[in-house]
Amino acid sequence: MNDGILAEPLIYRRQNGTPHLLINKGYPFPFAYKTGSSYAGKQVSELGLAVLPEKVSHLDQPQENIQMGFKVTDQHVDEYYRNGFTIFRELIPASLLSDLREMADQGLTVARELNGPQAQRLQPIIKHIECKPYFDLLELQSLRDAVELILGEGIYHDRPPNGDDPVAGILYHPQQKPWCTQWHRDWRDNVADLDINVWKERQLDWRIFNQVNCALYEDHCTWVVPGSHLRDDTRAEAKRFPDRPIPRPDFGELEAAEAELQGLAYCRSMPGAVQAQLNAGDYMLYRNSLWHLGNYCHYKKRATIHDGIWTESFWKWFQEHPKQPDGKKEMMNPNR
Ligand SMILES: O=C(O)CCC(=O)C(=O)O
Ligand SMILES: [Fe+2]
Repeated sequence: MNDGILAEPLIYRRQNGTPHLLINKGYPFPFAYKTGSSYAGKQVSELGLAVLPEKVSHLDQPQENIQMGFKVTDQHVDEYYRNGFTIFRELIPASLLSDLREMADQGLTVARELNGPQAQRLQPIIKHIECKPYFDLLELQSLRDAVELILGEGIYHDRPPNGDDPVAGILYHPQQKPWCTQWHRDWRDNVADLDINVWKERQLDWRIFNQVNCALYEDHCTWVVPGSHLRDDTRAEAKRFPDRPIPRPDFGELEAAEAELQGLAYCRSMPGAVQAQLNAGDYMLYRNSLWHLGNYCHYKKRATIHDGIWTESFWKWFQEHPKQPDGKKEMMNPNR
């Protein structure tokens, strides 16, 4: 635990196209490097550190020159490692977006048949609906380029090795009233028999814990604590959620508007929380080791593809995650 100041700030470089972490004790955080400054006797530019591109303003450009569509930049790489998430704006072209929405509508019918009107997801989709538009999404060259630039080679661009994806899903708006997940870091806070000490050792392993929310409609449901993927819980976070399992907001019999406001208050109660704002066609790549949650609103259509990025090591972890040595099934508490 620390006070929100990183004891061991991290910088990274790409080595043979693969992101590579340098544990850089005593380096000012966040990322106080500049081209031309030096680290370990070397010019920073020689280390290949991402340098933020000049900000591009559309304001002074004629309308016809505004670029549509997505292209990855070093800024996405930088954001991903620094904040734990980055958004590929306008990734999905219109015709594919229409096809994905149609697919998602079919999925919503199935989700509600299976789990009732409050269903918030269908997962895995390949088990329940025809998924060609989803596979077309995975084939987008701009997406493949982006994931490879950020995570390096060795990414399974489509499906895990057995070809049967247990994760790819769609997140939906519930039909009758709001619903909200608990604040959590995935695996650590929602897999009861996990050995969280091993999770902690792997927290900075960029080959695992990469997750996706790809919005088919505007989506403001996901909240995150930027930068938390790089560190333990701060004292304030541990104080906010001292116990395991972490409680969701308790809506009980609350009327919908009351529940909605209570859900928002719960989201904001986490120190440093920010709301991720996705628009139609935006693709958010994030570390699921980041503090995050989903706050679901019943009156606003949500259909967001929820997916993982498969690699050999993540497949291995997924098949058999590390169990508590004493075989305990009760969730371990990182604060004790
Ligand atoms: O609904 C969301 O955006 C987040 C969902 C989530 O965190 C999860 O399924 O673990
Ligand atoms: Fe999660």
